[in-house]
Parts: sequence; structure tokens; C-alpha cells
Amino acid sequence: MINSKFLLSAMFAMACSATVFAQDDSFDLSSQRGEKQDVNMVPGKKINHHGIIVNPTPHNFSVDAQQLIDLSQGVNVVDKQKKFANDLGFVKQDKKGVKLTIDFGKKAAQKAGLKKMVSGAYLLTADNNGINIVGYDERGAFYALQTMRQLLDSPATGGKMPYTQCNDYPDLPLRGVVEGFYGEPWSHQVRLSLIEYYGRNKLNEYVYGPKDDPYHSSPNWRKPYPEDQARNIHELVEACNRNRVDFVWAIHPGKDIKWNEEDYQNLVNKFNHMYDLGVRSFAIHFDDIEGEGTDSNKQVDLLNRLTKEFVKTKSGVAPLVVCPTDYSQLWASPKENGQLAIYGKRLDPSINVFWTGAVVCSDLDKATLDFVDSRIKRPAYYWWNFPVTDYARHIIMQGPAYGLENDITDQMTCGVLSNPMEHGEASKLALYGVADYNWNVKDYNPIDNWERGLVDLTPEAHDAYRTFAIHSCDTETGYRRAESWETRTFRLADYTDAKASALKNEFEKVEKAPDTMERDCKNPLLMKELRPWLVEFKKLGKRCNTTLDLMKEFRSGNYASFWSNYLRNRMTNVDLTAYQAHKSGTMKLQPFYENGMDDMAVEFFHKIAGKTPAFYNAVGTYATLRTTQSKLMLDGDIKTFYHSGNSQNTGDWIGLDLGAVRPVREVRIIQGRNSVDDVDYFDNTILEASADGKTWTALTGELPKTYEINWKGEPVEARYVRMRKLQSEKKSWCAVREFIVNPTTPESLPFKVEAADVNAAMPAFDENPCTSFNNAGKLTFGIENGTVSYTLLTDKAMAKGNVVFNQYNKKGKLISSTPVDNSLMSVNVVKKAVKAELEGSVEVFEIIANK
Ligand code: LOG
Repeated sequence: MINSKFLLSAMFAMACSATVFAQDDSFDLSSQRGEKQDVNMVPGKKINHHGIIVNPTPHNFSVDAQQLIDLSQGVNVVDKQKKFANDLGFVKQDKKGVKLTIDFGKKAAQKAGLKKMVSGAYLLTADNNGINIVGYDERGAFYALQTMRQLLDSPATGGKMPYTQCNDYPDLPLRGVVEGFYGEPWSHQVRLSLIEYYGRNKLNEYVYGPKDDPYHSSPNWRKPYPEDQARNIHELVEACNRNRVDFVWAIHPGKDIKWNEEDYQNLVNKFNHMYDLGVRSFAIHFDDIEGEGTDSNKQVDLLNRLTKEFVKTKSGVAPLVVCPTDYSQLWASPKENGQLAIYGKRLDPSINVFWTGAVVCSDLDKATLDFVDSRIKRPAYYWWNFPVTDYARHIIMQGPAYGLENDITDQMTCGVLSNPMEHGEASKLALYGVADYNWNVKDYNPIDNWERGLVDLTPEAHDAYRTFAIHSCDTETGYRRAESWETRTFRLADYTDAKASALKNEFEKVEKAPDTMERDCKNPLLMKELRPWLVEFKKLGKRCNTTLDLMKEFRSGNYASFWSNYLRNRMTNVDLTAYQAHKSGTMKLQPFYENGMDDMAVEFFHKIAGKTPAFYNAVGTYATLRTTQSKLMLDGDIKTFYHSGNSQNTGDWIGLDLGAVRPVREVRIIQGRNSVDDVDYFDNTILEASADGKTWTALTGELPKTYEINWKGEPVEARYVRMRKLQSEKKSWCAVREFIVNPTTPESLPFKVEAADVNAAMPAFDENPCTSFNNAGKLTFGIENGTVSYTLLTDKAMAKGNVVFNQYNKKGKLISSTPVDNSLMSVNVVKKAVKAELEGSVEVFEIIANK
């Protein structure tokens, strides 16, 4: 199949290059994803909360679950400032009930002895005098009610209020979410559901800035929202107000803004329109733009003028927030005349500045905050690109929120703002962590938070959700996340019954989890988002499970039965396409399946052919070459590509291990995601070969700006072939669509092949049992001298009609005809036969000549 598929897809790719490769019309998202590849383990561990669950983790918190106040009579609410009538739905109210006093304000807070006088701080006590709440501000008192509600919901209290002392406050002032991803913006319903979730988890900021809302970005940022959308925004503002969340409306004008009076007025008009809808906080995003809009001084002029003429003159407007163009250390100029320093010197001190860290998607640490803060002269507002998946949309990130240092203070950052996935409900799990971290930085325990979050989100199905989530964390590229950390997989060579049975348990859980979720999960919005992944997850569990059975059968030596069962466990192209759109288990499960199937095919070929198959593995300096993604450059399909996920440096290399030393006579490499203008390729390279992986022989000279490398020459004995990057300025990632060594062609074979499409038939003779072609009609080939028999590897079970193996003499007379009735079978060569023929509609994997 390889050759014809290859050609076809080459044509396809050319015809479709505009849509296939144009990620974004002006900005190349994927070329600037994170640089770090080392996947750190998730810190923390599950702890025993004795049935008392409050998120975010409170400060100064003690509860006596032995002393419970019965609220079945209801509570007698004394709402001193009459602000919480709508926030008490979780308790019955009755004048004769237990007294619940709610007050707030600086004075009351001082009197009550609040430990920290900051917005959101509160005191909650419950004892034989009743329940008492004092907030530093209204928001603080609202948060006390959230804590109280969670105490009543906690397993240890059975709906009663335990004796409580809680003098709580947030560590970081701004705790938020930015709807700031590319892709389908959240639905109104999901937004409303999330806003409530923010309130419950003491998140206080929602920045509205979906890249694909046309009224947020160019050119329509100048226009008011159509009526229905305006109404929705108004509703969001109201929902935020109810949940004591600041709704920040962001504008993204930098792609086409003109620094003139007209556009300034356009911006003010839009802000006024939003103000009329109830918006009181505004942000300007200058991320992902080029050209005029990036001018730092003009950006500052705009922000300062708006502060003076809009923010300070309209009633109740909060200070602005800005996302600089230099939002990541990856390209932010560190210099005195760089954007950050200009902001530092000139930007109104009230304005907060976003920062994504060392790279676009990166962990939060002091070093990156030092870098930015010292330049912008204020604590940065950390825009955490987690769990956003707009650069890996086939992934749904369900792993713990981790990678946030535990000794960050409000002097270093004003808060962490998460940029979630386009799947809002499925992002809640991560937000449960973001809320916890922001509130109580030192005590943040990612594993424990995640375990609690699963129960919080799907109390009825948390075990099944956990099984799905633990295997759905990594991105495979860019911002790598630990996944499947409790699962031990192995290669065929390391098989033991004990390891296999442990894995079997896990695979059975994987297979069952989706049905359990369907049956038990009571959150239809979440199920709607997860469903496409759950469908694939079940299939993944099944094929992993079958792989274990196959390993057992293979080891028992029952090859005929093994091979026919093996065939049924292969993924069809349809399976592959479906899986590639909704992937889970990319770190351990799918690799277990793929490696296991490959190992078996390779060993099987060894056993039946007595030689090493021409099965090649990717090797090189990038960690991602060891993921199964690297197979995309070996699949004969030029629409798919391996992507390094890391920048290129002189000396980096990408190559193949040929499994054994072989005469290398031909190499074809197709780099880049296209051969026209892609930036992701080694723009100066050399082709080399080596027998031992240490000493390398150059096959070519320096190859500057070469997408397609074709080498043919005197065979060189080598086990490894690579392309190595030579000196150049380029730092972007590297993509490889195909890496082919010694392609099997009609000319490369020592006998003549005849078929309707001879090139398409080559996989039958390529000594690789993992490739195949679909025979229809006749495949005829010369019998080499000394051949005593043929071993045929086919998929007989799926053949249409009869399949026969014919042999002809020199005169072209049929002298033998053998029915092919098994997928693995052997046919002896009869005397005088010079030509053989496989006739019938059947998938052919290999025709092995035995000498
Ligand atoms: C965008 C953001 C996108 C994210 C992850 C920022 C400040 N801007 O590279 O909209 O969701 O990366 O792909 C971004 O992060 N630019």
C-alpha cells in the first residue's frame, strides 16, 4: 500500500495545502508551543480529610465533626446588610431555627479579628451560640457561605453544621479564568454553569476573550454586539455579580488597529457599549499579533489615555488589564527598550499585566516572575495556559493542575488566571485546582486536589471518571503532563504473568469506565463534552486487553491462531482516524498497544522467516521521537507528520534504527508540514549513516533549505540513518512527513512482479509484516532459484471468494494450484515452476520466499 498511498496523499496534500496547513491566516500557533519536554511527576499525595471537604483549602481552619449542630429546624438568618437573600438556597430558613448572623465590612472585620484584611477574607464560626459570619467585604461573607455549604455537604456531617473555627483569606488577590483560547467559544449555558462554579470555589475573575468571537477581535472589535449576543453578555455580567465574580470584557484590536483618533474613539465607543451592558472591568489583549499593533509606546499611550479618560471618569470602572505582545520569555525582549521595560517605565501603575511564563504554556516559578516583574515594575498577572488544548484539539486534559511553585507570594504575582479548554465543563477539574492554589499557595497539593475534584464533579461516578481522567492528561507535544502514573506497561520481551494480570485489571477498568459514566454521571453537559473521548477510550481498553491475550498466545507458540487473532486487533484506517480525533492514553495505553503489536509482528516474522524484518524505529535527540507519534513519519502518508515538539539546535538529529546492519541504498526524507513555506524543518542539514550509532558517514554534503531529501548511491552498510541539523539561525520545531530507507520498488527486487498496479503490490515483498496491500485479481512474481517454499501471510478470514496459489512452468503452463485457506500458510514450490501467482481478493502482508 505504501507507494500508491504515498503518491495519492502527495497529490491530496498539494491540492489541499491551503486548508491542511493554514493553521491560522497570519499566526502560526503550533510553531511556538512550549519548549519543555521533560514530563514531571505530579507532586503531592491523597490525604485523609476525615469526611470534611472544602475547596479551596481554608487557612486557619478547625472543625469538630463530633459536635454537630442540627439544622433540620432551619436557620434564623440575620443578614445585617441585606445582601445574601439569594445565596442561602442551601439551607432551610426558620425564625425559630439556629441563628446565622452575616455581616461584613472593615470595622466588623477588625472587631471580629480577621487574620488578613483583604477582599474575600472572612471569619466563620459555629458553636453552641449559633453560626457567625463576618466578611472583610461582601465577597468575603459570600465565601463564608460557600464554606458553610461545603461543610453541610461533607460526608462526615450528614447535612449538619459541625463546630467550626475558620479565619480564612485568599493568598492571591486575582483568581481567575480567561476564556482566551482559539476554537469554538463556550456556549451560554456552559458559561453560566462555570460562573456558578467560580463562585463556589472562590474564583473572583472571569476574563471574557475568546479568540474566535468576532466582536472581540479584528476587524469587528469596532462593532457593537448584535442584540441577542448583547443580551447574553448582560446575563453573564449578572451571573457574575450573583457569584461575586468580576466580569472582565477583553478586546483584541491589535491585528488591525490604527493608532489614530478614529480608532481610539472606536474603542471607547465599544467600551461604552459594553458598559451599558453592565461591564465594569476591561482588558486589552495584544497577544498573537504582528505589525503596527505591536508598538509598545502606542499600546501604553492607549492604555494610559483610557485610564484617564474612561476608567477614571465613568462610575465604578476597575483598572485595566493588558496582555502584552511580549507575554512570554520565549520572545520577550529583555532589553531596556523592550516592551516589558517600556511598560515598566510608562504604564499607569494601576494596570495589571499578563504573563505566560518561560514559554507559552509553562509552569509557574519564581525565576520567570523575577524576569517579568523586574521589568514591568509590578507583580505580573500569571496567564496559565492550562488546561487549554487549542494547540492539541484531539486531547481532553483531565489531569491534575500542577507545575505551580508553593512559595509564590502576592508580591510576585497578583494571581493565576487559567486559560481552559474549549470544553468548559471538562475544564472544571483543572479549575478546582487553580482555585485551590490561588487561595492557599503553600498547602496546595495537586494530587489530593484532583482526587477531591473528581468526587466534587461526579459524585455518582467518580471512580469511572477517575479511570478516564488518569489516562487523559498528556498533550504528547508542547506542554507535557504526567499521565497513567499508576500503570506499569511493558514490552513483549519483558512479559511476565504477574505484570500481565495487573495490567489486565487496569484495561478492564478502562473498558468499563465509559459505560459506567453513561449510566451514573448526572452531569449531561460534562457527558456531552466527554462522550467522543469516552467512545474511543472504551475501544482503547479493548484493544489493549486483547493485546495482552495475544502476547500470551504468541508466547505459547500457537502461531497460526495467533496471527489470525492478531489481525483482528489491528486498527483499521477508520479506527485510526476516529482515535486520532479524540485521543486518550497517549502516554502509556496506546503505546502499549502499538509497541506490543509491533513487537509481536517483529518476533513473529523472525520465527517464521528466520530473519529480522525491515521494521524501523525512530531515534534521535528529541524525546518525542520515543512516543508513538514518531510513527507518523513511517506510515507512508504524507498528510501526517512527526513534530519535534521542541526547538531545533545545531547538532539535533532525527533518524531511523533499521533493526540490523543492512546495505542502505536509498533514503527519502520529506521535511516540514509542506514543501512550500513551512517554517518547521531543518533548514540546513546533512544525511548520515552509521553501523554502530557512533561513527557516522556523510551520504550527502550540506543541504540548505531542502524540504525533500532524496539520496541513492552505492550501498553503505548501516543500522542507523539520520539527518543532522547543521549551523543555522532557525529555532522553530521540526516536522517530518516521511522518512523512508530502502523503499521496496519493482526495480529493487531480484524477481519480476506483475500486477494491475505493481507499485501498490510492493508491501507483499518489503519484509515488513506490518505493511500490506489489497490484492484483487492476480499478483504474479518470478520464483528465484533455490526457493523451496513460500510462506504466505494474508488475511484469509476477510478474503472475498476463493484465494489460490498457482505455479507455472517456463512455457507458462499451470502446473500447480493450491487453495489458500489459512492466513498463515506455507506452499511448496513444485518442480519446474518458475513463476508463482496469488489469485483472489485478499489483504496480503508478506510473501516470504524460503530457500
Ligand atoms: C494565546 C492564547 C492561546 C494560547 C495556547 C496567550 C497570551 N495567547 O500563543 O489565546 O489559547 O496561546 O495556545 C496563545 O497565551 N498564544
